[in-house]
Amino acid sequence: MIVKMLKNKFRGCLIGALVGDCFGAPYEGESISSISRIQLQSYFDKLEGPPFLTPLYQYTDDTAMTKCIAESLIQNNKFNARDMAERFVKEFFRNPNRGYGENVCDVFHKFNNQNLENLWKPAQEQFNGSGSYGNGGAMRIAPISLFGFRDYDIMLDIVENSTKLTHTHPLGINGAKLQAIAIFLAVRSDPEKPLDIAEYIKELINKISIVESRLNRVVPSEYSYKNQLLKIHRLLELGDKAVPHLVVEKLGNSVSAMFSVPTAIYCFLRAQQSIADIETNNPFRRTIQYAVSLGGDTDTIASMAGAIAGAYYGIDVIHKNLQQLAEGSDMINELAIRLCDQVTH
Ligand code: RVK
Ligand code: MG
Ligand code: MG
Repeated sequence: MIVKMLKNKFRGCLIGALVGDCFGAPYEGESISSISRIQLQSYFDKLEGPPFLTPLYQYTDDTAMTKCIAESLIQNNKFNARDMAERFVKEFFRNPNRGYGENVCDVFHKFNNQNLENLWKPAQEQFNGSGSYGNGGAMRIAPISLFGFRDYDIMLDIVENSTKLTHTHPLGINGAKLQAIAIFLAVRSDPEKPLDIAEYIKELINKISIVESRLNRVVPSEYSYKNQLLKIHRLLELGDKAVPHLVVEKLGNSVSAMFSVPTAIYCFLRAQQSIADIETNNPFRRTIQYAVSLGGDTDTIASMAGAIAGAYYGIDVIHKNLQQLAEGSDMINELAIRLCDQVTH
């Protein structure tokens, strides 16, 4: 792939994640029934319309941690657990009010109080030793897919180890892996050709089946990412008949990785075609507007869906206003460029 296209995809991916986070955040925690599709349409129309005076839309923990991962990979040119953990802690204490998950804050406090003595223990102790299955590992994973876009095995290894700094439950780790694989495949797909959705899902299923066959802890069989991907396939076949309530019933919209990562992937795939009640020709906007319309963990689902869509289409698909109105877009753009320079030189 030519470097110019790759750079556009790297920028699209990280800016896509940022934009999803910033514009999903105002709706975080709203139930699907309370979100008006008409209001959401005018919210995005206004954002993309003539400039108006408004403060920047703030990013949340999703972007704060994504930034730490990108900076750590750029600085070390490899995964460095201590450096990454230090960056998470520093970032958290610099601004703890970015809407971090309720329990992950305990990990940061322990890191801080114990001077990062044992890098893996605080996360292992979460939830009485079962570890977190929240989507906090998956939400921040985009820079790792980019850093490892040439080497799948190294990429997955870094995903596992970086996730374990805060999330050790197998569903938390495998959710991060699924999101990383979804981005990995999107970066490597040609945006000039229509996406072969069946092939994309087949590839995701193949890859996650291998990951899930290596589970070293028993989890109930209904908690399988492979099952969730099969549901995505069936929902896509229904087109607009898969109304948002049905999508949330089948795939979820919560802070757990199992019930948010597949939802984000569905949003990206569903938005390849037009969607009822969403008036735009722009498939990136359609992706995040649809993600927000599902309610629940809107910042994270829109951010994860935005990262995949941005990695597929590239930066030019993301409306300039959305980029300009998102806090930190210059900084994130710079990180994407540096990551790309690093992996192409
Ligand atoms: C607020 C029981 C568990 C669990 C387990 C539940 C931000 C808990 C971001 C916990 C993201 C929540 C999100 C989040 C990221 C996880 N047993 N319940 N084993 N594991 N939970 O605290 O980084 O929005 O209810 O580890 O994954 O925008 O409070 O944080 O949406 O999942 O939070 O898990 O959160 P945490 P996180
Ligand atoms: Mg957040
Ligand atoms: Mg969230």
